[in-house]
Amino acid sequence: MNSDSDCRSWFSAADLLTQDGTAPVALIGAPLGLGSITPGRCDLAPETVRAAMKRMSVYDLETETDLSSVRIFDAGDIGLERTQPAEAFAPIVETLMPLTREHQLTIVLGGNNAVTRPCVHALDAMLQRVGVLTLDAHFDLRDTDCGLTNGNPIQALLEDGLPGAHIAQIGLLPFANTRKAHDKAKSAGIYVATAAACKAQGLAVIAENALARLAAKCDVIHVDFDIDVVERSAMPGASGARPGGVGVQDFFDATRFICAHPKVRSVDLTEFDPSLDVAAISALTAARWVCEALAGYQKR
Ligand SMILES: [Mn+2]
Repeated sequence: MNSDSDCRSWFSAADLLTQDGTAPVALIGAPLGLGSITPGRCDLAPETVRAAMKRMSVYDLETETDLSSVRIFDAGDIGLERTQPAEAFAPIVETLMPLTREHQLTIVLGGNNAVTRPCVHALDAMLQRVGVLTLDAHFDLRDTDCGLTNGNPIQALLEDGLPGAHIAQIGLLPFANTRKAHDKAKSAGIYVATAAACKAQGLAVIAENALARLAAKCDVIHVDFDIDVVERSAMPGASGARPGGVGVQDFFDATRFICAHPKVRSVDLTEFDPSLDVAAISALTAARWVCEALAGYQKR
């Protein structure tokens, strides 16, 4: 067999991972499983995504994009076993803060959506320079009086002092949110775009509007990709995904567009629960999401 033969295997997205800390992109697992309103196994997502990356080629023939020269520092997983969201806050912030300073893009593999709050704090401890974009079927504005969960990271960030004008939320679904949450978003001045608006205008176009608004006010931006924003028939591995969500191709296109923005310094993929997956649909979607993030980064 020739040394460059691809008869048995190919250079995969997993082969981009390196222990070289000078790589421009970092990837880290934040396997937070506890604290979900619907109990599940989001803690299994980082290892599942890394395994699925072996099934991804580094070449996109549609745009002739070649990721083979991208290098990703694999920072491993943060130890979050038996950790509730409140206790996970400090270790996630402390681990991410140096990564986001030393790398142009840090990819965080959740974990449930409760990892988003510490991701934002890691970018700016004072919260005044940072913007947050969420692609999510839900506002995540539930009250915090029963403790931190995957249902209230945005509410917690507002209570932490993040201005509502620094938040944009796109992909929200009917009958998956309360009037109370919608009223909170309106009164806080959060930019809101429903799944229907995203489908009518294009998720990437809506994301462009949202990023332009955030970039005018903020120096750095964190983007939360809650994978339950995707239409449930294409996303069995997320308990919150519902019929009527955004299409998976729109999700990929928006991911590439967003990750090309120079102010986007960190992104998270949350709510992927491998124990619910069917035929690796969600795992392969998550692995493609990593590839799209890298393809976007490479366009900078
Ligand atoms: Mn969410």
